[in-house]
Amino acid sequence: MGPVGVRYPGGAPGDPGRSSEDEKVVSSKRVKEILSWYGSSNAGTLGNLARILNHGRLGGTGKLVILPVDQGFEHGPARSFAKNPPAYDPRYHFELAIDAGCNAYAAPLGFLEAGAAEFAGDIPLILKLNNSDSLYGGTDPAPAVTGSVDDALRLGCAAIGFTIYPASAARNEMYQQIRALSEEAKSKGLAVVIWSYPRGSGISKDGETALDVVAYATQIAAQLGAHFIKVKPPTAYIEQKDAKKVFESEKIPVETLPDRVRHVVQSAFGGRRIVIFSGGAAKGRDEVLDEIRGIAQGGGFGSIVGRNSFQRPKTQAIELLHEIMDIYANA
Ligand code: FBP
Repeated sequence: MGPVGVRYPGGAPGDPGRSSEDEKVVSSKRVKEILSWYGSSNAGTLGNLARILNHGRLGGTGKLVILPVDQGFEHGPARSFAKNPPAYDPRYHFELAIDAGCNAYAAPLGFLEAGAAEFAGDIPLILKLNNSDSLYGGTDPAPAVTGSVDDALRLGCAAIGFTIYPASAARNEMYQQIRALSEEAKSKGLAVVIWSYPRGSGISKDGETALDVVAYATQIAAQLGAHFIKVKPPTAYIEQKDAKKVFESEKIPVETLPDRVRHVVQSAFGGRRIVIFSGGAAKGRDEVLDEIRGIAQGGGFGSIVGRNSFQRPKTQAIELLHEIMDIYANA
């Protein structure tokens, strides 16, 4: 039974009053509209996009909450899992994503291989195909390709995931890698998710989340052919001089988070690509929910929430994820 006052198409998932007819008719309308934006995709890819969009507590709403757990690789095990030790076990994350009713679960090869058979068919999976660790340092990230499209198929995934770092000296290599992986994934009927995180010697630290830069990173991911684009919530700072002039002359609103999210979503082909926002480092419930409200008001399609979910004890994580989902369901 869904929480009181929360609007889901045809009733909340699990609600005895929600008929399969409700789910079929009401949910598919929005999902079909979204699928129509990806007209050049083959039936396999469209089916996998639909699998993600129709799964979980937000299934059919056109909104998404995804659990990403690549932080063990990106940040190291203690920084990622020591706060909540059951999270060292890869099976924990499958269960968390399933129990919370997420749309999908994304992870690198090792984590997915450790649970894909046990949880086969229980939740759409996204195989993260490149990763970088924090051991080498340096200002220009250059991730390694750590899995293949065939790995994704073997593990029953609905999509591949890939991070690009626009503003890194190595960005062109990443663009070329995802071009080839995306071509192969699409030809084999998978969807493509791009994490677009501006970072590197081309921009300042504040520039990583500057509105103009995040919007630009969103556009690059869309131009690279992503079905889902994942970016960080933007600040009001504008990094690039030439962009600043346009923001001022065209009076593009930057003041509030909803304004900024609106600009980012518009930068994804006028809102015809699915843009979701990352949760960031662990923070308090109110701060998380305030940010989600801003994203939802600005027309964001959802969130990908890693540390703010798996670093909390499981019941608290599920509670918070449900609160997040309720905000999106009512937006
Ligand atoms: P979080 O919700 O934990 O921020 O996860 C989202 C994510 O994109 C992860 O997939 C990735 O490991 C992490 O952010 C990268 O964080 P950072 O950019 O701070 O290294």
